[in-house]
Amino acid sequence: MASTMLSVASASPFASLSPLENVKGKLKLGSASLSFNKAKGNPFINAKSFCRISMVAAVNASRFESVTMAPPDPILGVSEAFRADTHESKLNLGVGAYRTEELQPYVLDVVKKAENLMVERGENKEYLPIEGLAAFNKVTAELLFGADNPVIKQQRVATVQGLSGTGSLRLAAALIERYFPGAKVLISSPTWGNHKNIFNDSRVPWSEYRYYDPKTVGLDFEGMIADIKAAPEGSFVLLHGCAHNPTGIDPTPEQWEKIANVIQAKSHIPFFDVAYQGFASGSLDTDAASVRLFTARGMELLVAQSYSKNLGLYAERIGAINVVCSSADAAARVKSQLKRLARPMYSNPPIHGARIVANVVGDPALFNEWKAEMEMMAGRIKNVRQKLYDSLSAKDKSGKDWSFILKQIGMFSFTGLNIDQSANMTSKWHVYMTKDGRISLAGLSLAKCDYLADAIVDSFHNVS
Ligand code: KET
Repeated sequence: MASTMLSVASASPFASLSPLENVKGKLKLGSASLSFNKAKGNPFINAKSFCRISMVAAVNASRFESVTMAPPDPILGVSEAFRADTHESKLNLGVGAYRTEELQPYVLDVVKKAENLMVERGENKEYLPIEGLAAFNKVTAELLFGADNPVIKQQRVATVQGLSGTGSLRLAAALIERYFPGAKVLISSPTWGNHKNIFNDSRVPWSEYRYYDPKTVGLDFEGMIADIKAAPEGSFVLLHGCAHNPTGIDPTPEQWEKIANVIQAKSHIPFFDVAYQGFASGSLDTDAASVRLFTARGMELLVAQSYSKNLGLYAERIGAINVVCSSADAAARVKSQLKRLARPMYSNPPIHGARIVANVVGDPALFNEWKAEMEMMAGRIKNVRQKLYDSLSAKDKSGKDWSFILKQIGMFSFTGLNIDQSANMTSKWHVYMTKDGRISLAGLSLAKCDYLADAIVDSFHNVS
């Protein structure tokens, strides 16, 4: 595509060739140039400098010729494809975003109340400190660890507000890259797709530990333990605090204890990704149990938090990175370095979501309302999960056991559909989902379960 360049530098040898009339869509520039010509009194131009302004029709070659087209994002790209589909039965089960039974986005009532409070108080929009809003950082650590946890009392947690879960993970990755050069991060196989991007872009080496066993459609616990044991001492072990994405399969409390044993024995550093606190079970405390178990053992660890799902603050980009250290002194130093990493990346975080969280979690009445709304959301997903299982069992005459769907928790169901079967779901049934066979139950309604079951049964049995 031809492009034009307005050159105000030294007079171009091609100035007299300015083929403005040949450049489609650039007539405005042309007429501006003409009016400059006439308007001797234009304060921005004088006769001497006028001849120095020239239109240069650029050659076709772009300076960005070597930039190749990036593939669509495996998760967010699904929403783009969904928007382009005009079929009336289309269903977006790609991204993990909560919808109402009418399949509409949902803004929590407590969020609206917190926002009203902010308007009433006439709060300003000054920059936050690099580490974020103090009231947010306080409540977010308390929500995660429990307000009376010794790590908080002893000031051993470095908490920095991040750009939601992703940005918080990214900040932690930058810390690892800078202070643990060469250290490896172990990630589960499979995991949330963006984990690999985050560590790749941060130049942190990673490898996978076994997690999902397709044969049992459950946890490959022995494989997981063996791989964590086999990793070089002092590796970081990325763990999903609850509601493992994409499988929906979590270790039992007994298995968590054994995982902690191995991690401790190998002097590894646990690194939790907590994107679904309160959203998996409906209880904030139950969903934080894994993190608290490791913390109670006196281990140093990292936790990235997100409020995208549990408070429905997806686009506010609000979350935090917490680093539990063995001393208050170490925590202060770690925090100072997290700030140093954040400053050139994005300077300081946005305030709106931080105030919402601080208002909701910090106010006993709003906090209780939030818990009720979260239970409602988690409950709707559980109902849909049950209904999908019922529909599949009723429609699939092959005798296949679909009960694994009931054992999974959180927003997703890992259907076991392979890449071709998942493609059939989209091309034939207009059901949008990720290629790994994951569907977001948060984007499903009771009314659509039968249709989805038809699509799954067809794809499973008729596509190999
Ligand atoms: N961790 C996990 C495990 C996760 O599933 C997500 C988001 C995030 C972190 C980050 O969310 P944030 O909005 O940055 O706080 N997962 C959904 C959305 C996405 O892919 O960005 C998803 O899996 O659909």
